Amino acid sequence: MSLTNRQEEAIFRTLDTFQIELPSWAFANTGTRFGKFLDPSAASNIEEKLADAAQVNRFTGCCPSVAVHVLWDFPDGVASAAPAAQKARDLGVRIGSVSPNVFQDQDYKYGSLANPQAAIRTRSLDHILDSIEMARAAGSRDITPWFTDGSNYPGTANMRQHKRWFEEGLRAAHATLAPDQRLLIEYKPFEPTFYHTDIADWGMALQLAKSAGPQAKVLVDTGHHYQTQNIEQIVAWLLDDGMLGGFHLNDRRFADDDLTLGSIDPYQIFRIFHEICLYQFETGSPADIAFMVDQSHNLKPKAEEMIQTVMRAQMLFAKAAIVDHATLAAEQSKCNLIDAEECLQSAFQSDVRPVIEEWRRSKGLAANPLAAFRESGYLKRVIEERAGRAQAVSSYA
Ligand code: PSV
Ligand code: MN
Repeated sequence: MSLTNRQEEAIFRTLDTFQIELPSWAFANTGTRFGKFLDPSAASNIEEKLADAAQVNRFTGCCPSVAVHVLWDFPDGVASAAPAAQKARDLGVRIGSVSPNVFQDQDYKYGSLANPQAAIRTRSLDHILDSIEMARAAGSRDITPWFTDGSNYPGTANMRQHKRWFEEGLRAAHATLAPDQRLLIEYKPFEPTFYHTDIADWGMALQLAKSAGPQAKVLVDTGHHYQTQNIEQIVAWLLDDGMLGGFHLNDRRFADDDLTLGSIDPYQIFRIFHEICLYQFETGSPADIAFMVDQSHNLKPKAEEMIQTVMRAQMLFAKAAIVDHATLAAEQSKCNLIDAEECLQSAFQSDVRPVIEEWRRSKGLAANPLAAFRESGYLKRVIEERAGRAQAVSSYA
């Protein structure tokens, strides 16, 4: 069944404002704990990552910002931020969210903000404060810390004490935010800790965000939930409380698998997007949410994968945008369960791709960004440029 004019207009309006942030780390070589397969096109520094991200933006037209990880992308700390921001601007993109890294250094073996040693708690806080300054220097709004603190064995940590240390640390970080900056608190149930994780779920993240201050919100990484968890309900609750700061989008099958968005359960992502579109319909105002991708692929070609992800995100968001909210509400109020469900399903099952292609053409973009990217020859060029370096790396890896 073809779409109505109203649905087509809804898709155009939605795509005009739907922007997706790309993670710098998606363009670098990555792997599993069992090893790393090198990709000859992989970026090895922030300049190359920005250049690759700029290509994704060039062909999709909806990825104007790039999330960075301080340790991996700003090796000289605060001094790295302004030059990276300039480089991004030169390429037609900008630096997006800034992720502190308080989990990789040996000092963090027993935690960061909740480390039993006061000196390491201070070091972690200092790093987060530096990250806030880097974000300011790079002109970016969101600071997105993710913490690995927790414990592997019962009896080895005082969970209440850890909670209080987190409250203290996040309050101190919040106190240094500029008025337009936000602190987005991410949660994850396990890994790398396997008995208890300090910020294990959305309830803990929400409580910590509320105690930190008004510019702290919750970050929902779609891969950071137990199997079968109803993520859209979490999203609905956070939206209703004005506490949803953003997403790290990806898909998962077993745990935090970092799989391509919608590759395993596209209906789940659609249902999440539906909650956002419904909220916007009911409140009449756009939700201030950062849509960030958090995926890194060790097998797929990186830039192509990001284009695939972005196209998938647009498709699922467009489907959510054409749900007939008035009919849905009417069927729900009459307890017409079958008709209410069919109303949602019919949007999910609609083929929105021709309208998205039309939208792309109207913006001067290629109807198929993946095909256009492939035809551009960019990949071949960077493979040649980066080939020598990849071989050098593999010879000692
Ligand atoms: C951790 O699994 C995570 O989701 C955090 O957001 C990190 O910043 C990101 O992945 C990259 O390791
Ligand atoms: Mn994440």
